[in-house]
Amino acid sequence: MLNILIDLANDPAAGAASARGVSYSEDELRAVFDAIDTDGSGDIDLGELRAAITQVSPTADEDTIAKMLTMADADGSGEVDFDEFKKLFGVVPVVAA
Ligand SMILES: [Ca+2]
Ligand SMILES: [Ca+2]
Repeated sequence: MLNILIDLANDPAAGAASARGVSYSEDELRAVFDAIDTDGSGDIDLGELRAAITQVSPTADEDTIAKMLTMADADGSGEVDFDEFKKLFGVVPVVAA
């Protein structure tokens, strides 16, 4: 599941996976989120993100990882909650027009 992160690590500027025509289900993202949130706090902090990214992309540097966290952390709390995580991957609820 962490391969979703490879997309992001390889192209952090793109951010939203949807921009590349890729979409993930909420269940998929939940599984990834839980895998990253190793202490089960409900938020991904920098250390957890770093551990996850370096697992799938050992060449990712600290700068990139910090950028990813900043990009995802919409409310500036220093951690990424699941809502922020979903937005990062461009998951937008499908709403009937
Ligand atoms: Ca956590
Ligand atoms: Ca946050």
